[in-house]
Amino acid sequence: MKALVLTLLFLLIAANEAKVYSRCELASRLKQDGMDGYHGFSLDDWVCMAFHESSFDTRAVGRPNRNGSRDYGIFQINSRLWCNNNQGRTANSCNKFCNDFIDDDITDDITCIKRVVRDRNGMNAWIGWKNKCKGRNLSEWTRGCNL
Ligand SMILES: [Ca+2]
Repeated sequence: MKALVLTLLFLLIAANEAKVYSRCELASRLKQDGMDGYHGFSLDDWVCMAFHESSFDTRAVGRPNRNGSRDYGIFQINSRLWCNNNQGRTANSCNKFCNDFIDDDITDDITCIKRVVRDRNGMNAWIGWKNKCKGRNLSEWTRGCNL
């Protein structure tokens, strides 16, 4: 009985533990979900963006932006435009709760960033990408990955 309780406790903790991706693991996952070349952006762009936005941490929540919104998860998806965090107005264009973007399943996060990048700003929506990735040689981001 004690072992069972401990096992259940462990599973509960494990289930709540968010995931930090490695560079190649994320590249592989993004490729699997069709992000290589999506809307004209390479896997390197996406991996570079995620690194500078969240350090690949699926549970990252940014500090409040100037307008009071926050950014959620590995791709730092914004609560004013794309998801609902029950704090103020949101366009909620991805039709999700922001908390859905800080769990360890990034399937819905990827679906949402496909919507984000189709918007008129493209990847400029991500300041981390704009400042640290845009226009640079990014080949190091998938170098050595088995893709
Ligand atoms: Ca998710």
